[in-house]
Amino acid sequence: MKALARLALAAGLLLAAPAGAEDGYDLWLRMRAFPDATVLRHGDTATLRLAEAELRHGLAAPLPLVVTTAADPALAPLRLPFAGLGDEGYLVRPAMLGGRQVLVVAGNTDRGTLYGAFALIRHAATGGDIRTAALRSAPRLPLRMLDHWDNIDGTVERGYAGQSLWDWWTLPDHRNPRYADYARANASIGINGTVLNNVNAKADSLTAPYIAKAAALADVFRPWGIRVYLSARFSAPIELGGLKTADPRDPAVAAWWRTKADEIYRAIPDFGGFLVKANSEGQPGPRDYGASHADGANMLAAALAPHGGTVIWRAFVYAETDPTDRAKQAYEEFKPLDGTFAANVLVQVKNGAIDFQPREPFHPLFGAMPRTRVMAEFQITKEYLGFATHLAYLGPLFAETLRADTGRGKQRVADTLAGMAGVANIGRDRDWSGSTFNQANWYAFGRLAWDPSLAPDAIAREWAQQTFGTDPEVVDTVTAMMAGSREAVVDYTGALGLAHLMATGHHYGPGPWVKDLARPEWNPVYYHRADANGIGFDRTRTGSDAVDQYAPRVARRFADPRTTPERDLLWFHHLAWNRRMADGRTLWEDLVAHYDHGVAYVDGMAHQWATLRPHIDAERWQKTATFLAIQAREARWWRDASLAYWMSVNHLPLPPGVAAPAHDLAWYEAQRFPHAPGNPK
Ligand code: BDP
Repeated sequence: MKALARLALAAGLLLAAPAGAEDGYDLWLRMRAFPDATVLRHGDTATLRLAEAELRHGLAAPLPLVVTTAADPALAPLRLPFAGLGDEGYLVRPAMLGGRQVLVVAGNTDRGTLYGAFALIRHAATGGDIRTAALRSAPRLPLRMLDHWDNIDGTVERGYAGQSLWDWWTLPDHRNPRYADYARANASIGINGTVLNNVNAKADSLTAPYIAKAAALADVFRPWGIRVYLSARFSAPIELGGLKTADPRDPAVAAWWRTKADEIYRAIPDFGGFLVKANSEGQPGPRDYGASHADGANMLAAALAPHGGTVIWRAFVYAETDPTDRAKQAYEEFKPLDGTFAANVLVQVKNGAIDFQPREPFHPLFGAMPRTRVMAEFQITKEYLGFATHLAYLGPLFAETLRADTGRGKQRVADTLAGMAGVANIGRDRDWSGSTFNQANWYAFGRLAWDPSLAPDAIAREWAQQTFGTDPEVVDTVTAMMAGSREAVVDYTGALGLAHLMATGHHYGPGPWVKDLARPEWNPVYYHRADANGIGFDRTRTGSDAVDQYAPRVARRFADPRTTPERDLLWFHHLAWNRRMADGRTLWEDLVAHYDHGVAYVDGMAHQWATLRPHIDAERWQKTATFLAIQAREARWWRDASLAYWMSVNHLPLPPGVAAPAHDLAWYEAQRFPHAPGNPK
């Protein structure tokens, strides 16, 4: 610990607290300043005052810092390159001002300045020299949002970090100081919007008392550059307004929403807008009336437009009445609507075509709606990746989608986006996200939304340095653990393009055998289609033909198992168990090897973490060590249960030397978890 503190001091920083007193609350913002940092603020807005305070408390500056904006006349002679930075970009530059050497931190707006302050703190906390800091950056995506699946009863759908952070009961009177800490953490990584309530929305969120509560949160978040959004229940005009219909083409319905929007904007002048889950998993929507998704979205958009608000309309739709391959349904529904959405509508598309699985090929809608503003939606909370207890760094998952070649010109998925939303992993736990390493997923999401071209490994490194200090042994070990951790989850839950193999409802643990649920596409057997001969979902022309939803260049690659990346193989193809893979093994042998690799990786992480015990504060070390032990147990469970099931289908022996499952299939099938967290009731 002494060495750590010395290193931190050398970098001009002091660690927040002695070893043992860490509980993760401080996230990646754990630095405290020496008392004599000089910060000169030019201008007086709430946001500039926050930027000043961050720099005063965030780093020991060896020279005065000037916190200002581009319009500051004092900057004029410096001719700083503000052009192209937009409303949110920043620059940090050493300069001579008023006869002395200073460091200027400024944006075109005070929000840019605040981001610049956090960038400088990050620069210092990751070993950068403050004296020569020359930073300049603007966000690539205008909308960088968290979607909270928080219910007004305090539970969080798919939340594994405790109750909702929003105490709806004591709002709007009590503004828990934690709300500002939440906003600060988000501002530090560039998040600029937050949807407060679950997409499976209750109409009550749109009543006057709840608007007042949302307004109180908006007041807290505003100086941090964060706008508040609400999930809107499409049938609210019926439930709250007493109308007989919610048909978007009915003038009374449109009028109800206009009045509602006016009411919201009186309370929250910079309200961001509505997020809508319509005609999906039982939610009401325009299709109930034979109207299209565009009809619904545009009607709401018209209500928000006079106030500058936005409708974020989700493309996560699939219908029990539709026998089409579920992976095709969103594209079929939305692609024909391209060009028909109002200017203030964004269509929000999940990263893959099914549902936030540990791995999915990128969604075919990315790049396919050139006349529509599209946002990507990722899940930061690990519903399908082991809940809060498994260590799975999602930077590589996010980046894999963002970097995918759409096959349309030179466009990668990131190039087609107007924004990114992440389903939050935040709750009332002291460490916010249920574990220290889950914080990295919140962090990586924000950093990638700011700049989708950042390398996930580099993000992991800067996160580790800010979270644990700059001791190279700690940083190297932590980043090595993180690097392959998501791939390990893929391996022990089902590799080679398999997906949706989890147990029913709570989605905790394996359930590849499940085949008795009401809707075909709720059953894992629908997805893996394993039988004695082979496994996988044929999505080529001989099957569901989902491949043809991709641009021709990509479709051709996915249509042929020889050119499909092995990691996506069984997503697109039904193949024989004895098919030869690139490494010469059979598909079955390869699948088994992936399970074993996943388990071994987790054991490796536990070992690596054990070596760090002397270097990490006791509380965070112990919790992570315990969680890794849980993960090791559950990775084996996934492996064993899955192998037992596959063997019951293919009747193949395990390759020589491979350990048999600990129990028989019936034992795995009999496991029940009625109280698993995050499961909507
Ligand atoms: C699924 C979740 C469900 C969500 C749904 C959605 O299991 O709780 O409501 O996504 O995104 O993955 O709407």
